[in-house]
Amino acid sequence: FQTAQAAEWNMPVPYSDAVFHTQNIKEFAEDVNKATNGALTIKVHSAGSLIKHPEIKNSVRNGVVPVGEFLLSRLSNENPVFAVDTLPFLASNYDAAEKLWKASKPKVAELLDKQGLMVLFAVPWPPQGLYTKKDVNSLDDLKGVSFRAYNAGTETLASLAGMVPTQVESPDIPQAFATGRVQAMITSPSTGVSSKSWDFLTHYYDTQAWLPKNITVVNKKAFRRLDKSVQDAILAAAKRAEERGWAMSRSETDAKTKTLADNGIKVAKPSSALNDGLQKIGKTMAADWLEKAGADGTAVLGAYKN
Ligand code: PCA
Repeated sequence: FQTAQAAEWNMPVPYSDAVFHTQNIKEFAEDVNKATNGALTIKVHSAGSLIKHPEIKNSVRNGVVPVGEFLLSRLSNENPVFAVDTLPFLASNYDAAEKLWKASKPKVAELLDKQGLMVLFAVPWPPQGLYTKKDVNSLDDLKGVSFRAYNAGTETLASLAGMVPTQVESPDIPQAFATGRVQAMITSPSTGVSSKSWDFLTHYYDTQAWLPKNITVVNKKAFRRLDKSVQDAILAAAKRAEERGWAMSRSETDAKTKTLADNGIKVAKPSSALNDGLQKIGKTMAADWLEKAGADGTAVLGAYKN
């Protein structure tokens, strides 16, 4: 490998061009390109067009691509610590989410390091709310509803609420609703807007349940092959991307909630009965998580609560 030659890196990401995460990553790529005077060009492939979401992490691990982004909690089958940011109501605003990321990052980075991966940055989605096609006053109204899940946590939550979960990648949401495969989902105002949810549903309950993060990782071997100056440029751009991404996410929350309402979706706070029901599910999931996550989980929660 000639590190002195201009290199091009392909970077798969799961979400579409309309999503702020993708826009942030395109700016990251642009920053690297500029800072290295074109010595490294990162080409972003959005919406799972190069590699499908479930394959992105292992593709970076195996060196099929040098860098990529994915939803961190998708790795919960490898270690529950990866999914601490999807426990309902553990950290449901930005300040708490930031604390939780600080508390969990060392363990997340260590686990990924063992797979030859280095964390570049992580950025949260806005707080997660419930989208439906009818009034929902309590969990009773959700019984038997088919539910779009995006990770194991949302699948568990749906089952505990008596719903019937199906995994659907976010670019496929409109199709899944249009064909009647699903009738409800929990996701951010951002995803509600990028999928034009007003075309196929009517209600948004602002439950502020958790802030799941996307993470961008690089293959360590590919990184080491770069000149030191290029490595430094990537790390500096990654630091900026993390700060910019969190700021974008914060300002998205209100703006995109308003867009939902402007397009005719009934935006409401959850009733106390609905909130109580979801809180109860959150407690069940947290207890189950702690049992599975063992000493690592206890350590992460301890660091978070301090
Ligand atoms: N959007 C992604 C994950 C969480 C979110 O807000 C999705 O719905 O797939």
